Amino acid sequence: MNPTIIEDVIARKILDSRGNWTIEVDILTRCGFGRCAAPSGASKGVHEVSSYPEGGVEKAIVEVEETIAPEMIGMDSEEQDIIDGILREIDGTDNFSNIGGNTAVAISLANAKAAASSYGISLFQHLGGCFSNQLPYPLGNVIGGGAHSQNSTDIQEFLVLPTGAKNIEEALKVNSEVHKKTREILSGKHDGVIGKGDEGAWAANITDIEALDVLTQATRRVSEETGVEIRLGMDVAASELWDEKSGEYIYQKERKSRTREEQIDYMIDLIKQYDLYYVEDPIQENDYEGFAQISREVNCLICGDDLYVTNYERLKKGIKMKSSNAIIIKPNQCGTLTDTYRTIILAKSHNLIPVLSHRSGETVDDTVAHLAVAFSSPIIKTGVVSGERIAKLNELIRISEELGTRAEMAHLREV
Ligand code: 2PG
Ligand code: MG
Repeated sequence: MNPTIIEDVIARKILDSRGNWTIEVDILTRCGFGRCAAPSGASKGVHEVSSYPEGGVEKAIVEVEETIAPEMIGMDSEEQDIIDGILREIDGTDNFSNIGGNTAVAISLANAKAAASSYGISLFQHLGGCFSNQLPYPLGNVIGGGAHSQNSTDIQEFLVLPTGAKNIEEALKVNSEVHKKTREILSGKHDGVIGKGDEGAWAANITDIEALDVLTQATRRVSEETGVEIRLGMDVAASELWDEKSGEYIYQKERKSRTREEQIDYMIDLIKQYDLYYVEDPIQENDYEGFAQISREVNCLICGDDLYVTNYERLKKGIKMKSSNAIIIKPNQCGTLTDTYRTIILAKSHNLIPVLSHRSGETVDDTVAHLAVAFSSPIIKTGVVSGERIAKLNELIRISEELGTRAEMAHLREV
């Protein structure tokens, strides 16, 4: 009896962390079960696959019930590439506009989880094999604005990375201490009014520069208290600032606009001044050369998110143009686990660091934690606090426990 044969595929809608409907899929095999819910972005790249067909989540569920499930029942969940190929074939478009990338990703990942469960092993082990033993460093969002909260910074995310942490528990604790310390410092500033954005990062009436100063202070104090080195980063999400019409980057809070050249210089200055370890999307999503110019000038991880949208062909172009040395990996940007894997392999073979990432709209689904370990991603970007963020972080603790003495932290690039 083959334990991995698919017996049922069930789709439903559930709420995500922003209170929107998202799709969740269950896959039952003869001996196993896998469940996955799709996340959703607020600052989406224009080149991402489309999330849902016309008709939204409801239409996607009908597609699963009427077309996809009958096709998948009887197939072998272990044959991930074949299953993913079927999803592409049923959809029939380049951007999953018929069944939805979120539908595809929920099925694809639920399938991998069902296969793992059929063999009684964890997802990271099923995908990564017996030598998967490296835990990623958590890149945590501490202060946020942009498309993720109102009346806060222009830049979307101010991030921390506990580069000196010896194990995953220490790494997670250090990030949460920085988050707490940041609140203390922010409460004493201006009106002292602070809220939280979509990812649990603090939203405050401060400028980008103030945010970097506050974070510098907070990390310094936590470093002194814990002895752990912590570095800073940003997700500029520059496509959200870019105004195609005027050809400028509009910083509303700052009441300032920057030309392409000024934006490039500004990013280089901030990286040098704050000794940033990581900067994501410093330039808008179609400017491969702008990315390359920044990359040439700094010693920092320059990461493409909206630039690549986890897409193999876009990454190929970025590699050719030397646009960046890191790439954000979000499976729902491209639709299937097979596509995600191909992009990761391409990145690694050209020395680009894959950063496995959550989305701003999430559920308690913890699959991304397993993908980070399975594919030896040295960094995972998945917030610091809130239920849907700690779901992933706490899963890393469980994975570490399962690995026991074999567990080690991944190797970070020195920049
Ligand atoms: C990003 C993400 C997650 P969103 O820009 O990197 O932080 O945001 O999911 O809204 O695209
Ligand atoms: Mg981003």
